[in-house]
Amino acid sequence: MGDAQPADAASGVAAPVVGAYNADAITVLEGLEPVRERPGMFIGSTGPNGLHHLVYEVVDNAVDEAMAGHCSLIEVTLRADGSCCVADDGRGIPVETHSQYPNKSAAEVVLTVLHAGGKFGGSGYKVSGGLHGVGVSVVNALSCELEALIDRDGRRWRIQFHNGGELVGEVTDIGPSPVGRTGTTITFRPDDTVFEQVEFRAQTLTERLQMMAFLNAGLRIVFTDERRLATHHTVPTLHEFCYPGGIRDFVRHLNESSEALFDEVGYLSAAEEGDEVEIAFQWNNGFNTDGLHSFANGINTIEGGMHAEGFRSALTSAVNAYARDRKMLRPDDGNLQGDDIREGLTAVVSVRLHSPQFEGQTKAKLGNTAMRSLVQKAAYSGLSEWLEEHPSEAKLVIGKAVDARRARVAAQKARNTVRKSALRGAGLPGKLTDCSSGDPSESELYIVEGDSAGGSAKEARDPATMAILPIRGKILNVQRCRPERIFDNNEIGALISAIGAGVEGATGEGGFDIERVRYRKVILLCDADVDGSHIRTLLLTFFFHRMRALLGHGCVYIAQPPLYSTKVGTETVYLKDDRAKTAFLTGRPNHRNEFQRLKGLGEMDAQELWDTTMDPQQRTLLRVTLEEAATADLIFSILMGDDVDARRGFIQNNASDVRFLDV
Ligand code: 0RA
Repeated sequence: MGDAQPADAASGVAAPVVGAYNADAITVLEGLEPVRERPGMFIGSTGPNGLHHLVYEVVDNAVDEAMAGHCSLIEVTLRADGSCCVADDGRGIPVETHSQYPNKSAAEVVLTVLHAGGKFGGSGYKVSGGLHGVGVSVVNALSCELEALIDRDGRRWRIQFHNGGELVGEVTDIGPSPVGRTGTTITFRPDDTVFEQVEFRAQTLTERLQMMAFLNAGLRIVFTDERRLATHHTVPTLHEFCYPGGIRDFVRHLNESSEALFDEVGYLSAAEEGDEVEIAFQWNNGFNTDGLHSFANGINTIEGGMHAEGFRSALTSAVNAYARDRKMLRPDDGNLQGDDIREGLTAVVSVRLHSPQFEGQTKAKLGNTAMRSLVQKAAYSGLSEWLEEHPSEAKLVIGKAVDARRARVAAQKARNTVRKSALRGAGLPGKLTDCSSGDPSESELYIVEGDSAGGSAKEARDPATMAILPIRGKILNVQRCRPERIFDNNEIGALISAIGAGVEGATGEGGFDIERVRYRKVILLCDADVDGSHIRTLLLTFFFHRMRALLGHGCVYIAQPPLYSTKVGTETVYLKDDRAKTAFLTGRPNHRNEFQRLKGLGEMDAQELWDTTMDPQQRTLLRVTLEEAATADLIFSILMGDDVDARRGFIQNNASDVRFLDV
């Protein structure tokens, strides 16, 4: 929560610190002061996203070494003391005196001067702009302790900092390196006076590191979580990622739980004036039209951008040209549309360029126009060649696109006559219990899982400001069906008309208009169990695809019904989760009463539901960020696909670990 993004610029000038520090410390603090003053400017936020950016920043530096051909192994370890250690086998940060700073070692400069990393004339594609590539000095500035061990030319060097970049020990030769070893090992502990919480989430890091391994073919990334070692006496969890096939393996992985239309993953690559593009693709028999994942310098551009545009336009023209040429379309047929062709497509487009421009709401959209033509050209010739050389695959792809078009045209006709009035909000859905206020800014829509919980919520609510929409059973999985089916689904239809602002992707509609929403808070109230988390994820996936601006404006929240209750005397105490339970038991050695694990919202009466979950004075709401919804969606598509068993397995394995993303 509170992942606010400061919008204004850092002053860049820090007040001099006098008194307690020596001259060196003063310069250092002046250099990093802007980071401590406005962490959000450098890492996006001081919430969980910002915290994890610290790890990404150090790993990005190691990946830069890998891309320059000097590093093949990166080890990331979460230690029991709360620190994170990132070790690489690159060249090691230089330790000699820096030419522009005669009194400082290069290592000290890299770790204390903003953006110093790039000043070494280092090669390759440094990630800049966006939230990454700010430099390891930013990590130093936001850590209460940081140590770098550097193996270079047979010697091991150490440099240490504390209190956000204050030098503790200048770079020192501490003895010989292990034979043949070069590299950098950075261990840092995030500053708990900066971050709202300093606990890393293993799942978040695992996904991210796996993605980086996919995007850097052959790079080995090992992730170890030692944190439970001390308390639980368990073996540390360890993940190792290494993909010789790079993004080809990525696509195969994305399609793992679906049925692929053909075995081989298509691949093409091109380079021009130092800019590079790589594309891997494969169709599955699903109906998803947004299986295109784009990356720029290893950053997931979830909002797409020029590279994605270039690919989409090339795909549409290459497939149409091929289909016409082979008489697979009738002369009087119109062209296949992009959406028809992309149905069931899983593709990864990865570009590397020198000065990426990141734009858009979450700085996750590539703005460099040169990328559109580079990708367009490369993809058009690469795809045309692939089609020529794979006639049987081409036939399957075009057959599927023709089917998709037929379905689209039929659905359009039906929808134009039947659904239009419903979608335009001709009436509110019968299931909705609306609030009396007509002012969206004070109105809240509770989407409640199940009719019985819906009944309690209806009774409990503040009728002036709280509307209740019960959702029954599993709502449709919007990624797994044709778009037109989404709008035929009752639950989804009710949701769309209750919110009242339209929806993206419905023909004859003007799209989703945030100005028309009837509630500024849309609150998901689901059980704390596997089914509840599934429904929540499906809803988030729906919002991500069809009402993205609702997430972008921070209008989507997750209510937190308690997981446990216990008696203290005659009073019932509700506890949100295991952490709250542990906190409750601390200092209560003689609490003998049992803990009830609450199974469902339905088990609470209206008063209990109000007290624990709905009362604005007492409730905790988690606001869902666009990034989180995108991640939910990505994980969803990656790990779920069409395979019901895989889905179930994943839900069960992860249900305890996760909050929003616990698909
Ligand atoms: C500056 C210059 C060079 C490498 C690095 C920094 C470097 C930074 C980090 C951070 C984590 N791992 C790292 N590895 C390297 C170039 C070194 C050279 O030219 O020898």
